Amino acid sequence: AELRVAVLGVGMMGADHVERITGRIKGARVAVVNDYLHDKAETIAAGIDGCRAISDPLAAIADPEVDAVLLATPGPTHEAQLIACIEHGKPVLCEKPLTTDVATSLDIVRREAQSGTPLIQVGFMRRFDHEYSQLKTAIDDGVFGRVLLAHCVHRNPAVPPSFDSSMIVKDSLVHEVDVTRFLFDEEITSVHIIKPSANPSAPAGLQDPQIAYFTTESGRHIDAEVFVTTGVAYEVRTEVVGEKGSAFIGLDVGMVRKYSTGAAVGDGRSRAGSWGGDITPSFTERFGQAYDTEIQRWVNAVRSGVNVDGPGAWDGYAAAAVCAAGVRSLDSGRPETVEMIDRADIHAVAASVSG
Ligand code: ISE
Repeated sequence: AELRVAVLGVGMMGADHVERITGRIKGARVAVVNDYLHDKAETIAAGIDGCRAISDPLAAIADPEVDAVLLATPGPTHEAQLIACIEHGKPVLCEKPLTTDVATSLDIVRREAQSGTPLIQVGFMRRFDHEYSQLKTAIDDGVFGRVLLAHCVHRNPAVPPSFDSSMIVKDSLVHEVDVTRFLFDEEITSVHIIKPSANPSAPAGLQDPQIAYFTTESGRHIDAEVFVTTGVAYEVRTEVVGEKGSAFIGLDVGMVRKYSTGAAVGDGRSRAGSWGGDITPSFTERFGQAYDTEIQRWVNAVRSGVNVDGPGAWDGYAAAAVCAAGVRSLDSGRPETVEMIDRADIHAVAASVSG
């Protein structure tokens, strides 16, 4: 039967998922929508056959006509909503972050382990992007020999006014954290954030850009520039460098145009011509294919009973632990050690807290 999905939170990301499930995803439909702006949810529900708006997110999760949940609500509400999903045994795709701090993320990992069934997938969509997938396959196939370094760039034209310096770590850099763990299959052990002089066009007090250095268990070095107020467009690039070669993704190389600029510039001389192309304006375009693949594979996984096909609660917890070290480094100006439990200890820990 068609999977009946409740989409919680219909802001930019949630509304995009509603459209995706309704228009492009096979085997699922949006049965319930919820938002703290109930009118907005009502309007969306009215446009979809058989869809209801439910104003209480926990009631939406518990609803007997909901098979699975897509959480696109603000991070601070995730904890209670994930606990409800576990209690009702409902598979859930949770947009990042899993929760907003390390302790509650670990608690979710434990509760899921105690429930005995994998239920939670975390929305680290870059793992489903064709270019990142290709890069991962090439690394695993040994094309570059041992990969030693990665250089990342993550630029946004703008961020919401609520963004502060720690959110650049927890909301934006978190993707490079997950990409690192995904590409290299190992944990990040330390984080150092460098603070270059801030963009004069950024809101006062916002430390933007930031440069992050990660060290991994095996000693790899990853650096990432995160710059979220460029005023330009959406740019996400990754280069890996190994003993036998390197690779680069994220150039946005669609059609390259050559064109005459006509108008006189600068010193009054007119330029003969220019070349260029378009850069994606935002993550919904840059990662549109990744989101489609992510949601289709999740729907297939839930329908077949495995529930998760991608990053899980553990990955959400690990990312939270790395970001916490990043936020500490933002304060201290020094490299900070990542503090996290050993993955093998989840079940021991789950057993010890049960009862
Ligand atoms: C946003 O929440 C995302 O997840 C985007 O991928 C990222 O580029 C942006 O910086 C975040 O605010």
